[in-house]
Amino acid sequence: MSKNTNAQPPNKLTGIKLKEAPKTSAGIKAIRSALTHIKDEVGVGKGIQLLANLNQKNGFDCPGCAWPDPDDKRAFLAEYCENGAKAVAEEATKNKVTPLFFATHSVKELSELSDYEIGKSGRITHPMYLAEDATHYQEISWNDAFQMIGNELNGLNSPDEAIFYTSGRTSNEAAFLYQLFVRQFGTNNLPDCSNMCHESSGVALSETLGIGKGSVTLEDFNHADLVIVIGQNPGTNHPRMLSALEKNKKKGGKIITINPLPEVGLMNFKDPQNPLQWINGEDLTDLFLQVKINGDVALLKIILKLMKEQEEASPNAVFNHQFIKEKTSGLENLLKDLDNYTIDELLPQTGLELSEIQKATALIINNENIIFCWAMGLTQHKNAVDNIREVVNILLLKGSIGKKGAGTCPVRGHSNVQGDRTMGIWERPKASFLDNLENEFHFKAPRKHGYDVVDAIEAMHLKKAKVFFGMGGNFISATPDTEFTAEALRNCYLTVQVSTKLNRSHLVTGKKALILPCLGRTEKDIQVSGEQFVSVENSMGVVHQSKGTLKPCSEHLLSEPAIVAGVANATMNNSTTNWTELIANYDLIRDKIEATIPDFEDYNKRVRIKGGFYLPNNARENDFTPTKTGKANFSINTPSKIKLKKSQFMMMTIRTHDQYNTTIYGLDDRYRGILNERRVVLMNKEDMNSLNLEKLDLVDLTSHFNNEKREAKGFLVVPYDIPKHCTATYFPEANVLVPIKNKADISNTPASKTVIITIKKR
Ligand SMILES: Nc1nc2c(c(=O)[nH]1)N[C@H]1C(S)=C(S)[C@@H](COP(=O)(O)OP(=O)(O)OC[C@H]3O[C@@H](n4cnc5c(=O)[nH]c(N)nc54)[C@H](O)[C@@H]3O)O[C@H]1N2
Ligand SMILES: Nc1nc2c(c(=O)[nH]1)N[C@H]1C(S)=C(S)[C@@H](COP(=O)(O)OP(=O)(O)OC[C@H]3O[C@@H](n4cnc5c(=O)[nH]c(N)nc54)[C@H](O)[C@@H]3O)O[C@H]1N2
Ligand SMILES: [Mo]
Repeated sequence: MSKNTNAQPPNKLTGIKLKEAPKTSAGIKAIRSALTHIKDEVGVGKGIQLLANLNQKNGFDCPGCAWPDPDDKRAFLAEYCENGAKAVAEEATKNKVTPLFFATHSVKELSELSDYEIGKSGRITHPMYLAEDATHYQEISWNDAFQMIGNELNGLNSPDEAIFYTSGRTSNEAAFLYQLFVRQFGTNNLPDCSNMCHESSGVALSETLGIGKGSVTLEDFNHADLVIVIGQNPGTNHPRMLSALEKNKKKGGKIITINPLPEVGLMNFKDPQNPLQWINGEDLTDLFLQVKINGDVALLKIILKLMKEQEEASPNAVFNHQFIKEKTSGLENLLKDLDNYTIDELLPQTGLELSEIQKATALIINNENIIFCWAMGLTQHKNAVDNIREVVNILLLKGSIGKKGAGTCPVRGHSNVQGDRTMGIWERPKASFLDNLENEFHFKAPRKHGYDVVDAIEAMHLKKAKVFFGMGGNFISATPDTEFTAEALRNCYLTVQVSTKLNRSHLVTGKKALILPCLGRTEKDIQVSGEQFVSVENSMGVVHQSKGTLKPCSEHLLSEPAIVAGVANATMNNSTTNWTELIANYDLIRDKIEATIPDFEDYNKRVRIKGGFYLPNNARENDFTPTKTGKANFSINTPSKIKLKKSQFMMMTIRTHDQYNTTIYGLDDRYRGILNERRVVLMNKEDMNSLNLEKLDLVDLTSHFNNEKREAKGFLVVPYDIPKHCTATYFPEANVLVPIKNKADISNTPASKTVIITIKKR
């Protein structure tokens, strides 16, 4: 009976402590923090074993992020970062959520806990079932669970009434089987976390460069003259990227950071793996542009205008005409469109001095090999696709792509989110991909495009979709508009979560609910033919193997591929695929991947090469023929049209240093000096004065969209170095304020970094 459970974490305060934000990131404190988490969650002996295998060529892939591993030698015990160590500690925890745990705690009671407390309950050990009107989950056999899913799916009026979500940790093998099952069942309703993440990058890059992925490799960072990090906080979210930036700097490269916040990791960094080389006092960032939230198109447009001016003043000094002529299309239109804007009208949107932008432009003009790195600061806005296309415009003018030390680097989040897409987890599959599936598996694949995340929520809300199946992730806490999404999920007949750890999506459910506990990355996967490994693709298109080494936390777990096979067998009795045979030996799944997905020739052989293999990448090869024009496309983009009313503020929802998306490791945001509290709103001091607010005043936040209002109560005001009229809160606490219809054009990504709010003192 999840009707009256809490979809949001409680608004209780936990006892804030503020500290001066540290001057450097990583260093000895990061090592201490990582080891404390490992010791508390896992124990010392098992902890050392874990770290020794993390990101080694014969170990398991870090579930933390998708940053690549070095191609050459990897130091023993060294290819991890503080937050990677926390991610594995979280999975390998000693704490267990057993049937007894569920018998003693009702669903309602669990939903009243904070997300931190829910997560700390531990790993789920048995399949569990929440019956209609029941207050507690009870144990269920795997077989009965599969039958129940099969019955519900077969009882639907149409396969399109079911939704199959994927988070980004799922291996290539599991993802491939999952999408195959879903398409044989008859729908393309395969929304995934990408829809909320780098979808805007995929859309913008496919259109302009003919590939939805980034073009650079890790090695390119050793050859770049200039790296621009825009809308990304690598110190927390991709800490190993800082080592690449540091190396680049040592070789004479320059770094520009564009961010509303002076994020500590980027400003200065001490590589925890190289304590002897800590350089005191040297900043990573050479030029910091503290842009206003969503001021990026305006900023990049000013840079483009300044480049154009300079090119006109001294022809051939700025543009790479040979590249432009041979490889691109649309320059004329771009140059013409730039005349529609004046620097004076664009500048206020950026919040910057023109002289700072001129310095950045000079660095761009005077350097040949440029890499742009970005993440959610660009992708989660209404004009997110414009943001990324504008980045591409700059690279194309310089011819800074498709060569050593230059190109695009959208830094992916989840460790296999890129691989999942390659395997066909997509609501809008290409016809050629479906043709291949049909030929290999002899069935008629559905051609109608399916729901993405936002469409899926709306369909459930309208009762057009009635079964929700989540392959990993935490849908209720990751999605926008928490209360709306909760109503949507509660409308379902059945919600199913394949999970490692307890989370809020187990507590906000359809009429009936199932939890199917699966093996994690760190654990041994033994099938009929013996021990298996899986494969994943990192942010730079390297496909490599990952093999767990720990004993599974419970003997009742199944692997994700085995769960898909179980559901498929229970749902389809005339399937042309032998699911049981495929999961007996994952080599057979990889053979099927090879048979249907381009560029996986000799998959089983090549995936066994230590370090894996690179997938081809046309943009990397300086080939843009896959675009509609057959060339790399310049594009026309528009700055933000949002006009804040007096008393309104722009709010971005960001991650703390102590969380992995909706998994809360701890309550500190150490690099921002905010300790033991997550319900905070970061504000500029002048804005606080204008509202008569003092440090740590308690406020309520209201978001405003199309005359709709949404409220989140009880946040503490923290004065912070953030541009005027900009504020920041943490996700998922603030998701309730993100309207479901507030989303990016074309990519449909929730605009969770442009939320318009007002702030009221209690
Ligand atoms: N430890 C840890 N690692 C993670 C994750 C995690 O939660 N914890 N999550 C993983 C996932 S799925 C992802 S997608 C990535 C996320 O990695 P990030 O994108 O780095 O994560 P966010 O916290 O969303 O940070 C967004 C950054 O963009 C800035 N920003 C916000 N709005 C704007 C804007 O309008 N313009 C500019 N220029 N900057 C802006 C913010 O100040 C912040 O520094 O990390 C992955 N790795
Ligand atoms: N407001 C706001 N909302 C956001 C964002 C934001 O910046 N602001 N960021 C968005 C982004 S970038 C993303 S990627 C999404 C993330 O959305 P999700 O991917 O849905 O969320 P996670 O918190 O990563 O999922 C955590 C859960 O995954 C399960 N899990 C962990 N490992 C495994 C595994 O190996 N297998 C299986 N089956 N389950 C596992 C655990 O049960 C855990 O509780 O959130 C988005 N939501
Ligand atoms: Mo993400």
